Amino acid sequence: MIFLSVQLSLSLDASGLTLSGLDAELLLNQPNHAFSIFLEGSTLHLGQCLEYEEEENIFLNLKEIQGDTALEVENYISFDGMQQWKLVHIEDFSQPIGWSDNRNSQCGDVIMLGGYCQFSDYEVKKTFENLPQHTQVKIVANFHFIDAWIGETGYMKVNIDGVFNYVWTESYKAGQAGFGVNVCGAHHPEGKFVAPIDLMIPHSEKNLHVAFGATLEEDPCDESWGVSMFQIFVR
Ligand SMILES: [Ca+2]
Ligand SMILES: [Ca+2]
Repeated sequence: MIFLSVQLSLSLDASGLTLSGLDAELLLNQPNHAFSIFLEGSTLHLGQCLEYEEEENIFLNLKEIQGDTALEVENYISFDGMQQWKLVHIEDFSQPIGWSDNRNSQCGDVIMLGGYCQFSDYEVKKTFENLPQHTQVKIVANFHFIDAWIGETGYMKVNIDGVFNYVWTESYKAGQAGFGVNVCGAHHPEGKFVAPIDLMIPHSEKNLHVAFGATLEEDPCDESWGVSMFQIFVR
């Protein structure tokens, strides 16, 4: 194992971006290791030219980064040996694309795929291709129950080993709401306007197939659902 501790700071002023505190000699004198730290525009690149054996690790101690910069990491970040989640996809559904039905709607400030008068007895799917190499997937999203649900179930399915499996379900009865708040759609109150999905699954395939649906059976202007802020993490 090679241990490199590099302390550097990046500052932005009238003369441009400057790096300081960088022990360049230590870095450049490592034989067979073309280690680089360089600036491109306002982006700081670290270890762009690394050619290390797999079992070797590099530890970078970034003391300070200032200015309008982004730290780009091509692979994963680990803290104390724990590989961290990497956000690889996020959708706010302001302009849905690639779903089997790309209709969207808005309730208050929430923009969602589907929603009032749109999704009822229905399933929408999308395939996310070429995910980075991984062994686990985390899906984070909001599922919205709108109007006159009477105990039906909303669900999410993921394709694992070629088969769509239910990985998340939740049911809702509008009667539970009592003195409810009408947030969205028709006059029925939304007792569970947002059901958060935060789900981890073992998964290593390159492509991820996701489906959302519900066991509703009536008019989407009477009972409906939507999904907002969809995110995929891998590690
Ligand atoms: Ca309503
Ligand atoms: Ca129904």
